[in-house]
Amino acid sequence: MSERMSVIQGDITRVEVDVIVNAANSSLMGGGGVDGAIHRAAGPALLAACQVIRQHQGECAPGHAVITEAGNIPVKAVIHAVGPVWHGGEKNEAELLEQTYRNSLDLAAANSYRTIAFPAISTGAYGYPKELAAKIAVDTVYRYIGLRPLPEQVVFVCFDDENTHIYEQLLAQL
Ligand code: AR6
Repeated sequence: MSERMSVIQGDITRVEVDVIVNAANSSLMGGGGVDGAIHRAAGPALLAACQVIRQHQGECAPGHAVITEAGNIPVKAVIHAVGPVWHGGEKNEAELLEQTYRNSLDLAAANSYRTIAFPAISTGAYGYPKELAAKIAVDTVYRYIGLRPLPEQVVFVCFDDENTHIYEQLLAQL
């Protein structure tokens, strides 16, 4: 198990890290699931910050991520990452999910953030099979931090028992 990676079960808006990742959609205008929870906890400043990015850059394609302030959430920033919708596995979903994690880690490192928390991107409304998504998340983060000093700590925040169990198993095998 890498000492720089851990899993906890709970609500990502309550985790003490420098930056949390949101499982956003391409509109960046909020939604349900973890996106809804983050926008509720952050308050209207988060949506306003997303709207500014939207006006400048347009939509955020799957695999990509943007960074904003965190409003009322006591972290330094929120990274809005757009994972792929699961279409059965033949639509480049694995590569896109890997890219989603890599681009989020790049944004954290570029801003000198030391600690980052990820939800299980794409495993809710977007339907990505949890086991497959977790393997990509863990492998991608493991390879990334193995080559770089930042981020120092990566926390996988699982909401449901199934994801928590899957992540615990995968981290134990590293
Ligand atoms: N903290 C941590 N994880 C959470 C929380 C929370 N507060 N709430 C839910 N999860 P989803 P997606 C878990 O659907 O599949 C949104 O409407 C949840 O159990 O939030 O990437 C967006 O606007 C699941 O394991 O994101 C997009 O339209 C994981 O977060 C779309 O859903 C991801 O589930 C994105 O779908």
